[in-house]
Amino acid sequence: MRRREAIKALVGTPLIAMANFQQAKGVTEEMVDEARERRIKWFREAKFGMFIHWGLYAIPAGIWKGKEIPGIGEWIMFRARIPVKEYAQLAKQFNPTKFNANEWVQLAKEAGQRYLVITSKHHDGFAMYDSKVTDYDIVDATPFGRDPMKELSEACRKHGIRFCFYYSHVQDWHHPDAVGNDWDYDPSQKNFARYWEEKAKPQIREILTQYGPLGLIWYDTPRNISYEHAFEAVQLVRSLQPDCLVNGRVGHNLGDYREMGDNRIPEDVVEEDWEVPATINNTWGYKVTDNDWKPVERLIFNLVDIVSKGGNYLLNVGPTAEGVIPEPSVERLLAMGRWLRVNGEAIYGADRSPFRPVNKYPWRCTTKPGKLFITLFQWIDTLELPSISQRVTRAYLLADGTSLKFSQTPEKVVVKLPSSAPDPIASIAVLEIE
Ligand code: FHN
Repeated sequence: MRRREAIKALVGTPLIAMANFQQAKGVTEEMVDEARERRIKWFREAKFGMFIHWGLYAIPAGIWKGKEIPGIGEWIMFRARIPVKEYAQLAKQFNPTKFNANEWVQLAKEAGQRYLVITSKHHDGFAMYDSKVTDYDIVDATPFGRDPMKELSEACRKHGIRFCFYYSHVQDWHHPDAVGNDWDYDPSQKNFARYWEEKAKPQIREILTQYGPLGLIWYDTPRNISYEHAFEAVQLVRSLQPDCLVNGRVGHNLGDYREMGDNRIPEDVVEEDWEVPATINNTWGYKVTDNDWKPVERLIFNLVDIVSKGGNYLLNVGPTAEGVIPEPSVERLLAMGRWLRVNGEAIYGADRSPFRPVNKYPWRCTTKPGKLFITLFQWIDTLELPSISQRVTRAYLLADGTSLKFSQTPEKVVVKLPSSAPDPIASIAVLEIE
């Protein structure tokens, strides 16, 4: 087995947990594929997740010493070059008394989201869970003194949502040896391996062992991580939770699926497993001045668009320092949930559009065996689809089952639609095919 195959085998299989490539001999491609297929099944079905960026940065919420700091809220420490000692003082004020794990998870549930990914530690280095590796964590350093991750993991279990952790494995602006902070620490004196051994690895171990089964670990900004470190980040997951996925930003293409750029939806179908992390406004962490909320029409379009291209939509909320998810986010998520309760069959577990390039058409198509779901964002009298090789046997509206007249020729399928749309935002015509 060549080195690359051996590595793929190691990374893909939950049957072994070894860091020595030599030992990977004897692990076949079939074993790798089988293990990965098993692991990724829920993710392919889920399609829609809730991302939560929550940390000390929610206190300044984009304002430092009376001045608005440009950029995304969770980057305030970096953008304002706030010294570690000063930033760490924020912990003493962090007391999110309105935090209620059940309410957050209930919201995700009502929104139709099937997994929840939350920042266990973002680039600022502050652990939002009870870490024994450092006192720089929510239980030891804040008046709040509770572990919200424990509460969220339990609420997720109760409501049937997959609980997942974000962990910033490379950037840590608090640690002298990690990547990112060049205002407190001299980059030429940094020893990344020391940070890796004394903070990153033990913390990754903690999040994998203290909160029950996780759906996935979401690593971020791999920067120039070495192959060996990225490999170890995967192996830790494999050895402690073999069924847990690893996202693409672990580095060196070692993840289980591809992570697109922030808010970057590809132009056409992508044949791999993939996800788009996305914001409802522009920031991830709460920022009081960011009121640029995307309309719900856009969010529903994005969801259908992404699913028609084969991906998952991981949509972010940035709760306040009090522990409240901003109302504009709540309203939009609830509206998406109402839409999904009627139209979810076209989303969950649905596959890619056969009509390509996808962006050529004003509508979007998602598929299931024997069915094509055509989502229309603008209502029209007659829907014309390009040639379909299978015979169409029936057409109807997903919302209420109304039958639709249609005709099929080798060149096209024409479907007659009723005079008014069942949904003001997006309505779905279903075509059954042989
Ligand atoms: O730098 C982070 C950013 O703060 C945020 O966490 C996003 C989410 O995808 N990831 C990084 C930038 O891509």
